[in-house]
Amino acid sequence: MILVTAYESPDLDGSACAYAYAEFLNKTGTSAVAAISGKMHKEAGFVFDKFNIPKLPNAEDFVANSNGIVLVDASELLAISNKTLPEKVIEIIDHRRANDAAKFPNAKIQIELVGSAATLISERFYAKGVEPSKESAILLYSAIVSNTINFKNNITTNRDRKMADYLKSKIELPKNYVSEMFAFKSIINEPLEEVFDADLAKVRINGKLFAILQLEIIGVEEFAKSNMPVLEEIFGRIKKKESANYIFATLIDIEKYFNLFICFDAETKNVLENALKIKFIGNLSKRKGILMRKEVIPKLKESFVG
Ligand SMILES: [Mn+2]
Repeated sequence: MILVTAYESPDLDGSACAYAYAEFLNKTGTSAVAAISGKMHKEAGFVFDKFNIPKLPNAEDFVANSNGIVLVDASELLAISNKTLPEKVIEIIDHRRANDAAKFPNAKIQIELVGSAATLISERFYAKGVEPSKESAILLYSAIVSNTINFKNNITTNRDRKMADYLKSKIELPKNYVSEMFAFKSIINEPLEEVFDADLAKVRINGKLFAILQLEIIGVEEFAKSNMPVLEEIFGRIKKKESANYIFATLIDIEKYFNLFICFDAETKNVLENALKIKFIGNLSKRKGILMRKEVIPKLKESFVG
């Protein structure tokens, strides 16, 4: 039995890829199970719930008995569960430029810089003429839309558009489905620290640990305006807990297409201003157009000398 899993506490892309790739393997003669570590992101939960798709079980229940692990939408050591031993990973399908592919000695690796890992999984079905279930088609389609911010960000490619069209032809979605999905993930009822904790990216560059928080929501400026004091406290706590050297948040407005970077210390601001060619005014820096976190990280790696 092969375990297909994503990074810890996966987003919609990771969850969709795990679900659909396990299905692809089963349909092509390899026994596989999809499971996740941590808690699925809110947006993923929305899609699973809306279409009554059974939730993915806990990966830890399968790690010991699996004959191999496939990582989808994941290729960074710091992002995967510590139960996922790199030697056990037999395949990686991912789409991030900054990755640890070299640290998985037994893995067959496909890393291609498309907008969504779901595109790479969809292409497997498409190329082999394997019919995805309705559930897989919905999940993969939704993941492509989400990861590309409805085809508006710079990481979107024609391959993403082509696979989205292929999947869309197989399913019927409610009217305004995408707006509903984006609106749902923009309503934050949970304590903010939990939200950021669940989607924290940790990256080590020249020996220094960066903690990068991210939100993709409608109404970023309103959010920032009403939460700055709380955010400063949360940043302090997360920085301490993770022993991070640098911490900042990148907030993407998925309706107005800009980033708002939030940062409270002069050192991190300085690093960001150099790496991203931005300017902070107080603790905020607004940048037109969308810069995804997976685009920010390589820019930091290029410019940060420690
Ligand atoms: Mn992804």
